[in-house]
Amino acid sequence: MGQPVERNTGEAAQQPPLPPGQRLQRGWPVTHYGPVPRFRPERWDFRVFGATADGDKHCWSHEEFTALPYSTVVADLHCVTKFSMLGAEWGGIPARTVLESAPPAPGVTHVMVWAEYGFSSNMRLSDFVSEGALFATHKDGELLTAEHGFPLRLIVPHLYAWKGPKWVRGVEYMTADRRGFWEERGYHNVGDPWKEQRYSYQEEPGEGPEL
Ligand SMILES: Nc1nc2c(c(=O)[nH]1)N[C@H]1C(S)=C(S)[C@@H](COP(=O)(O)O)O[C@H]1N2
Ligand SMILES: [Mo]
Repeated sequence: MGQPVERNTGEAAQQPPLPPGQRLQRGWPVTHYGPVPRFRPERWDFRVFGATADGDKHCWSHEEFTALPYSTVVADLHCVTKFSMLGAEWGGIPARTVLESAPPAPGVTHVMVWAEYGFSSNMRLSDFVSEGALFATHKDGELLTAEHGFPLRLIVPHLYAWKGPKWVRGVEYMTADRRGFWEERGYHNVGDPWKEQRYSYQEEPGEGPEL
């Protein structure tokens, strides 16, 4: 006779694991640099530019962009200041859809995601095309609020949250890497929370452009 199978009924066992150094946040704080932009639908557009396959800029109005096929992804949000919010259901337009609608030129290796007021974040093309990357309009079935990025924010579940601009307005295709807003200001160029890539001084050769 073997031992009875032990069941994991403890609360701790049911909680999904957090990346190293993170702690669980109850509620949803607001974290960003600068003011919250006002949404003006008639002035809003979403642009894909830089090294596109056809050499043209691609542009969507708010109506056009939000008419793209909608899907959802459940993802955690890990802020580099060490809080994590788990299990949100984000709804919106997959980054892959944007990529398919406006294909990059063959030499594209990285993207810069641009938001209001010149906020930007760079990532590898492979991060941008990853399964969970989504331009979110909704969280848990409700439209995003202004302070959380309405009308659109990027979610990249496997990277720190600063890699997901709120109030996003476009994507630049790049044939070489370049640092975005926080990546120029001391944060890690790649930003994988599971590897605890918080700061640029931790970068290994090849993980980012010269500082
Ligand atoms: N445009 C913009 N997007 C941003 C930021 C910012 O400063 N500007 N901060 C990022 C950081 S550091 C975090 S932790 C998340 C916070 O999202 P939340 O305020 O919805 O929790 O937004 C990210 N997106
Ligand atoms: Mo953050």
